[in-house]
Amino acid sequence: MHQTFRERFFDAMEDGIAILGATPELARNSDTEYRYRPESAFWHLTGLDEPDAIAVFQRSGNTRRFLLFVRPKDPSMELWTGRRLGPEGAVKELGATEAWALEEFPVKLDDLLKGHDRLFLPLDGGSLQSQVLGALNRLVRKRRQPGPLPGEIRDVRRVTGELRLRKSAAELAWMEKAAKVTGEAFREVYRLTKPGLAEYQLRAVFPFIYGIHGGDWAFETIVAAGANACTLHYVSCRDRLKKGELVLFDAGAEMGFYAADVTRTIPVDGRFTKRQEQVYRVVLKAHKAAVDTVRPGVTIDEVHGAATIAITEGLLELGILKGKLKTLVSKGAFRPWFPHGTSHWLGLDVHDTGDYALDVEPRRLEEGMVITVEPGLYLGADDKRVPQPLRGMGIRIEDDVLVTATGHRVLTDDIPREPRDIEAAMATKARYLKALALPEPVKAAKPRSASTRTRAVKK
Ligand SMILES: [Mn+2]
Repeated sequence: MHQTFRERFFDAMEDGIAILGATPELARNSDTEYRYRPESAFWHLTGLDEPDAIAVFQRSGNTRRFLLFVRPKDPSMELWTGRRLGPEGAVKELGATEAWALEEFPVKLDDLLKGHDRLFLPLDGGSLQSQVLGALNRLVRKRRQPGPLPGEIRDVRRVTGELRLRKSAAELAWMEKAAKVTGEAFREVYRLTKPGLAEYQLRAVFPFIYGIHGGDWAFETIVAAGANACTLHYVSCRDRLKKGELVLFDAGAEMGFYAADVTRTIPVDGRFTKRQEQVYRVVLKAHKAAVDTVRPGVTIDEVHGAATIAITEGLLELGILKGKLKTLVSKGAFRPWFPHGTSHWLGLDVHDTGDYALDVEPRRLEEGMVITVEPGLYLGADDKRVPQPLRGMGIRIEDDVLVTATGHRVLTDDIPREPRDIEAAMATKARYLKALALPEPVKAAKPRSASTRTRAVKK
């Protein structure tokens, strides 16, 4: 898979040198690190998931060289932190033309840069950028003999982003796995949701289900009960779920580093009230209208356009907006209640790379691209423009949609979305956590006093 991506990358970069770095390990505190996850473009091109490594791609005419600088073999370190591929392994297992220990990179950098007109770098202000540009500056200043040095610097992410937009069959297989595992988690959460639970308890279910299927989370799960759903990226998740409220889940698994990204909004006690269903159906209609437009040749703006028309129609029906549909849509009158876009690219990153416009023209969808479709309606608890009984509802419905040759396929279609299907799914017995009946939520954790501890020991 990575070999193919490299060939496509070499094709796209034409002559030049490209330098990419893996993410460094990040300290969480003292000697504890955050779990390592390779930078997406680096992973895509190398298939290496060790921290700190550097990849160099050189192309002159038909010569293509893929070089790696990796952590050296070190039995005493490997005893603590696990196996390292080492330079030899990088050649054997990843197909590098040549590979060296990381400390060789500053030594070899000058020679690597010489002879190339164009340099591709991640222009992200990071340490690799300053290291390489520093070396280039020194070379330019002390240049005596002729011979090309890079005079043109480009952001390598423009190239990798473009390649990552159209998914190969192997990538789609991972994305389908991520979608499937995300569905397992959502359906289990449907079955477990009930009044009285804390948001963080349901949040804990998502990574648990991903984990037992060999996955991880693609982003921090959002569980937002009641009016909390009106905060778009609500993360604290400390409130309780109350009877009569809706609860919004925005979550996605990562499988083989490929992401799913799904949102569902369901009634806490298993049944939509009439009012909730009325508002919910506005978003559902917008979701359907937007999904239906997805096919090759359509722009993301057009997908969003379909959603905004349906949302505006709904706002008129609900008595929140008054006036003519066409004028309201063109004025963007829906924005206070639907303030975000409808779609983003999805892939190795949840908000995947790739330009949304080519020059000034919006990009047209092509077979193999994956986007989210996620209209929402957020009626704030204190929003005086909204009829009182509808306030405090935040609803979003989000699915992952693959553009096919003739239209689209919803990768996350098996996660109930219709009101009756949601209610039916909520009424079924938990599958994974039935032996683990959810505990009553604990009050905010307070350190136990010494006397309580002593009593506990005496018993
Ligand atoms: Mn999303």
